[in-house]
Amino acid sequence: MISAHDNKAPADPAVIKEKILQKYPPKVARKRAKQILINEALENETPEITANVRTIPGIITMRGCTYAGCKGVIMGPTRDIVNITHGPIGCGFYSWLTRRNQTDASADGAENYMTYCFSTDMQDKDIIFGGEKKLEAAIQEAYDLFHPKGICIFATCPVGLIGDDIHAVAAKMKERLGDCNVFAFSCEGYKGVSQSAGHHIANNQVFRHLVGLNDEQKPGEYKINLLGEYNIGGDGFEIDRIFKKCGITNIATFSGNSSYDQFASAHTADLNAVMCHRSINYVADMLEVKYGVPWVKVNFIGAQSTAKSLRKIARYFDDPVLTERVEAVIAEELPPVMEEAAKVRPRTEGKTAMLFVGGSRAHHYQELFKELGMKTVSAGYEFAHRDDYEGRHVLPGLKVDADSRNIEEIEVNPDETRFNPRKSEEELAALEESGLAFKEYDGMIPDMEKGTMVIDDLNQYEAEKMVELLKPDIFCAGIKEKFSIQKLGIPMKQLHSYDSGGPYAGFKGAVNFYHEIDRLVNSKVWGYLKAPWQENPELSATYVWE
Ligand code: CFM
Repeated sequence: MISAHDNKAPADPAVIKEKILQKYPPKVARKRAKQILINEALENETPEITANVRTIPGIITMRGCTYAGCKGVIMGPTRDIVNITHGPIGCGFYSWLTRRNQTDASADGAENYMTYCFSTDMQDKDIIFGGEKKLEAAIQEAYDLFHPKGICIFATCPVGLIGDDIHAVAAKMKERLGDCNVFAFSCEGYKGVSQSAGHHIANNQVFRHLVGLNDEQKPGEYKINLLGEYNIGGDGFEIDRIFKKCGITNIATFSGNSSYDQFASAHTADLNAVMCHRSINYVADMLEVKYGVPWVKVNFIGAQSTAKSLRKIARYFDDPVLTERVEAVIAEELPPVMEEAAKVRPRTEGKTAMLFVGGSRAHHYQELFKELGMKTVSAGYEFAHRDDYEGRHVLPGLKVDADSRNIEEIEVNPDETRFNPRKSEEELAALEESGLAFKEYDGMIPDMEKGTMVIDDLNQYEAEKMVELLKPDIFCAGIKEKFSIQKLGIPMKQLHSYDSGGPYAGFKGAVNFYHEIDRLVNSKVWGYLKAPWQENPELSATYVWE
């Protein structure tokens, strides 16, 4: 029987690792061993982890599918594109706003289709006789009803299996409609090993069909794109509030609170600030190659990280006016947040957390826990790649396996008329020299303490075992883990949808998070929880028909 604080957790991570692997057949244990890493401070070197590989069949993974990464994650938060799922109704329904990505459609005439769930509702007969006609009719119907600027089509597993040519249908409808940009995504759920493949498929198509369509220069100074921020629980609103106060112009967020036109204008920005490296780093690379816009990594999770990221952006533009404004905003907003942290800290100091989230939050949120004096004893990504764990220096040596080869890499060249390097080679070198790293991300592992455990693609069994052995004060993951963890008597915070909370980004978000974690880790209720079979192991029942 497990309860939160009944005995001391075994401290030796090697013992814990062994205990977890014990239960597996030898072949499975050998595979999983490479994805469970004990963080050792190797000299000048980050230990290596296996990531972005197939989940072993039979294991209950925390991952989602490729369709989820494409339709739900990347395209889902864009309000004025009609997103049609070509498939059985369940895929459309379960990817419909469950991520709590918010949007602001308050402007006059702003279109918002996010409240609708569009699907071709495939039936048995469509699987047998083909679904292209039905898809064509769905596009026409959506167009007649809404006249949107764009319609996107998403393939689900059966579409790939029966071979519907969604791209041909999209091209035909684009031509027929004339004033509506219709394009499709071959993001069948099985296409990659996780939702990460879906991000890539989505971003490739957005880059190919949408980015660069609007050359008009938007008003404003210090123009950036915020890449890899999805406005979960209103995070993007808080970041935009801070940008506005600093005088930084956000041309496009990929893709929280975004609109069709933001994507179309993204090439007019002068800097790309990359928040979630996993889901979008290749867009940053493509924007640099095609249009000459450099990129830096930022993180607006954590008050100190927020200040640091603002300073990075100011350093890039290298203009005293901006630097002064950024410093003034930090001076005004950071101290009250730190005061709040100091108030909460006596109740959170020394407590432990485990974080298992998709591809960047397991790293970013460690900053907020640090501000509360809490230690992350174990963390991992569902689907991130080795560069997100170990840093981008591993990229040249990454082996491309059959699953990755399945995902298209689009070839990008400098745009003939619009390629315009925003900084000269010398300017970039001087900025690098002064400590501003371009195209750089060091990953999660170097930020974690020695002896902590980093686990890739954690599964249901391992999650429960880790909780049993390490007894953290809080466990952070998603809805699939929520109730099994709570039943073990441990407070559980969803870091995908934020349960019903948020924002947690920026300065105001940090304060929300401190209070939420304080409430969770200091609530006694979880320790009192006992499942009926724990209290009384014998359940009896009678048959109703007896
Ligand atoms: Fe990036 Fe995300 Fe994440 Fe992600 Fe996601 Fe998400 Fe996530 Mo859920 S884009 S990798 S595919 S930060 S939906 S907003 S919370 S798993 S850690």
